[in-house]
Amino acid sequence: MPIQINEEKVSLIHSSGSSVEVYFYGATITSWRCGGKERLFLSKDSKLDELDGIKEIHGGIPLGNININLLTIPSEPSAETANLPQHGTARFSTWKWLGVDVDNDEELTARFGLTDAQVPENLHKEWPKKFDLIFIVTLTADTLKNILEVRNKGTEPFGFNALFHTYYSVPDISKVSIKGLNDITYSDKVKNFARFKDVKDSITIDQETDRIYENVPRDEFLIDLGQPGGVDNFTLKKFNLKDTVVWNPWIKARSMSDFGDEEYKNMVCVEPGTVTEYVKLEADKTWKGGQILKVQL
Ligand code: TA6
Repeated sequence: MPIQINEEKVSLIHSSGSSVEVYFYGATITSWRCGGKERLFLSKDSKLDELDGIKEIHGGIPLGNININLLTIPSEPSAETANLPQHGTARFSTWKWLGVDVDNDEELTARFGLTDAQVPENLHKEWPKKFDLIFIVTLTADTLKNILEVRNKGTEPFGFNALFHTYYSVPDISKVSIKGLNDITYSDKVKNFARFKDVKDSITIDQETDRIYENVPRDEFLIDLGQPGGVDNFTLKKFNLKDTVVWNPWIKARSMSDFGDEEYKNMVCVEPGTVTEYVKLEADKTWKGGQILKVQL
């Protein structure tokens, strides 16, 4: 049975055995299994049974999008989004199942939809724009593709951010390196948004890390897990997303109620998005962006 649906979520199961699980709440991907292993991090303390329009799911691939008040550089505050949650409204909204598009030996593709009318009232009134979002999830034996389409259904242009806040599961953060972000300027949220550039060809993580790499011209990265033979490494491709966020809370995780004290050792977020400036979308136009994650099996 390639598709299992209940009130909370959809599970898609590809003929190779790979699978993905998507909660309607936030269209959050909470699991992606391939090659017999879970590839995304979801805290064991996640409160998936307490989703209520106030809390978000921490882990998996939450979508930070549509008017997120996210990571706005202090010099460019946005009054329009000041009262919105950091990662926007779509993450707190219950999306609709739009069905399966493709189901063959190669791929399984399904769609989820959100219109402004589905956004919780308290959030909608803070940002009362008219929009349609489509989230497209494609699963193959070794890849997971996510595409977000944003359509402006109003009569005026609006601005938004989009972010694929992907939490990768890693066996040991001390062995992880991320390749493809060298020579790119980043603002460091841990250092009050001071700006730096790394010349090293890979980033390693040994402390709290929260960086916004700006205008990243390369569209492909390697998340090297430091395993013998490069097995289980991830390649990440992004499209139409100019920035990339790298985050690990390190021991700050100990003060987060839905994050295990030591779990920061087993996760890293590498998040393609457009967050340093708003995408301006004209009335009646559609924007598309996405990512493809691939595992070296
Ligand atoms: O995307 C990076 C970031 O905004 C960090 O600054 C940190 O606040 C984190 O995300 C929070 O993620 P969460 O999944 O807990 O909302």
